[in-house]
Amino acid sequence: MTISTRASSLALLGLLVSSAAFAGLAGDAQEGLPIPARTAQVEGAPVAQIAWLPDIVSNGTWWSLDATGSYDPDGFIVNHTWRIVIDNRSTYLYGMVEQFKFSALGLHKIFLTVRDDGGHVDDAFWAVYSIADSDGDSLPDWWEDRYWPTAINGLDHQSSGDDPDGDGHTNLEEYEALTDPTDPSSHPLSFWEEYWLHILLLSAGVIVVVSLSVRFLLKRHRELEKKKIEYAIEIDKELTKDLEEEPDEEKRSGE
Ligand SMILES: [Ca+2]
Ligand SMILES: [Ca+2]
Ligand SMILES: [Ca+2]
Repeated sequence: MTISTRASSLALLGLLVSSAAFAGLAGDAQEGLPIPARTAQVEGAPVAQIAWLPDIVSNGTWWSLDATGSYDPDGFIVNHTWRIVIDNRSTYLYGMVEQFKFSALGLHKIFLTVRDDGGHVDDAFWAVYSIADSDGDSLPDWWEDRYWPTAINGLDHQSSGDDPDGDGHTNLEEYEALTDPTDPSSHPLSFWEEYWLHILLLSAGVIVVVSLSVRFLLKRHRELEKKKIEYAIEIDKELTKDLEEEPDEEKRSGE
């Protein structure tokens, strides 16, 4: 499978996660669970914000549930309540930042409610999809099983920091770039490797534009110089003509 095909697959999975989150929310609404609704902001109300989390996480990895971006415009936040829902089971946490492992597989819906010193509340929502990572090394089982088929559910003695193909990139880097960790010719690309053609074309474009601009300016300069010389010749002719006519006038004035 090519990198672009794999990237497309991941994008599709991300889309499925988003769709599943939406479907899940619709389901909750039907079941009468409280859904944080984004209503018009009440004056003086706080704003709840959840820091970015990936769409897809490994179930063996700890993640930060981070509400430090939340704020209250006219006071301060006195309470953070996290509710993480999977399969209608809820887990509650109360810190501004909480470490959480999405151990259960599947779609996790994350609700954050913040309350300010005036009693106003606001809610934020996020969703992540947890996939199996039996040995908790941030490399999901499907990925480890794919490249080391002798592994059983990802328990293959490979860790995220290993580099079994010796291409200078760890397994975690290869997983994140969706390259082959057993093939040294397949590895994450550096910025130059990835964009050399774009940089080359851009540079060529800049050179062409600068070259055309210089040629235009030089041509314009030459035209101006030519006009100056033509004016000078015309003025010189006029002066010569005037000087040739002056003696006759003097002669007539003498008579
Ligand atoms: Ca693993
Ligand atoms: Ca490697
Ligand atoms: Ca590789």
